[in-house]
Amino acid sequence: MSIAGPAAAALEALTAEQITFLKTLPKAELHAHLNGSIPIAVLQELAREYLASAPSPTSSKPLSNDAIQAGIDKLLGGPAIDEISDFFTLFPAIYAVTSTPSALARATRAVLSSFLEGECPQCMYLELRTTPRENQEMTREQYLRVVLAELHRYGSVRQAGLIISLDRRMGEDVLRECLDLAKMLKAEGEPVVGVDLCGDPMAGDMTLFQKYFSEAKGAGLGVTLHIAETAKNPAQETLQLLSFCPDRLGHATFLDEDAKRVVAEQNTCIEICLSSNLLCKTVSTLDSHHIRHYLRHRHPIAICTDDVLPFRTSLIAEYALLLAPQPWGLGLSEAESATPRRAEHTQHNNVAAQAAAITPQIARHVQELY
Ligand code: 6MZ
Repeated sequence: MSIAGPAAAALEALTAEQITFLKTLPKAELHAHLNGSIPIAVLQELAREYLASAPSPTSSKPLSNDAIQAGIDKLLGGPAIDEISDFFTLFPAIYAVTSTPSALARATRAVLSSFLEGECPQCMYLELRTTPRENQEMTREQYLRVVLAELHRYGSVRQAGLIISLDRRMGEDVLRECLDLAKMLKAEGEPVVGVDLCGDPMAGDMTLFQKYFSEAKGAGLGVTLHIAETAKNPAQETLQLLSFCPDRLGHATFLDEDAKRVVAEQNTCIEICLSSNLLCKTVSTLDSHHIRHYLRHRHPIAICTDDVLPFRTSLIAEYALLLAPQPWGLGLSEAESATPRRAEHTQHNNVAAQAAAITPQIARHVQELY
């Protein structure tokens, strides 16, 4: 996809040697939302077909053609997000054009291909996450089976797993259904590696979610939680989410000292999404990004894209934000990029292990480059 955003500037600021290094570095993508990662050309194609199609006798179109056109135009216009709540308004148009099994399959195939295929794949290991949706065309189970069928096409060549996202706006009946599906599909041997908490960071009562995440852990599923993504998330809620003993955390931007202590003690891997945080304006500059804290403390991190579509990025471009000199990137110094502690791991789907396996390599190469 075309890149235009902070990541694009960082890529441009790299030397040819650094770009070669990043291309050949084995990378894992651990935090990518399916519907936020559709290549723009594929989304446009799906939108054109949606606009040209007539409503079927059994189902009406989820959004009017005008609303779709406006939504796609907004996405094409590039990242113009005033605050994080704006970001979530981008999804109704995307959801409408991926609302049939065939459109969802095409979108999934394109996302997997953009991460895993080609001469220079973005990553060697991908955990794609998605929120099961139900509509007139498919049940949540069918939704997940469509996505998994596409994952199977890649399973033997490269590793790809699925994380089932639980949206903060879900009620208990939907949470129950999603969790039962996650457990059932895992028991069937499907590559369902975990469950996630996502969605508008200000929505929902996290007390409701506790039992579902604890049940997920009991069933051997990994748990990753979007946490403290905005300054408005109460400290109490953050501690409550940490009490779920997550394996990984998404963003973890606004942790207070108590929360930082718990995260350090539990050695929980942090999924870092630099462009996402800059463009959603939860972090004002790269220099003030919390990645600095984790690098300083040699804490396990994973560099991730979040949503390449609205954030105009790629996995390589997110790594470029680490290596590029300031002000385009973090311009990591040797001290800051010193080898982090390796997280102990036994399973391939232990996320911290994936992250920790990668960061030392960056550190070594950064030392060679500077
Ligand atoms: C919280 C996010 C997110 O699940 O339909 N999502 N939730 N914070 C973020 N960072 C800015 N980025 C994406 O993918 C889209 C859904 O992922 C969640 C939102 O709930 C969004 O609707 P799926 O494949």
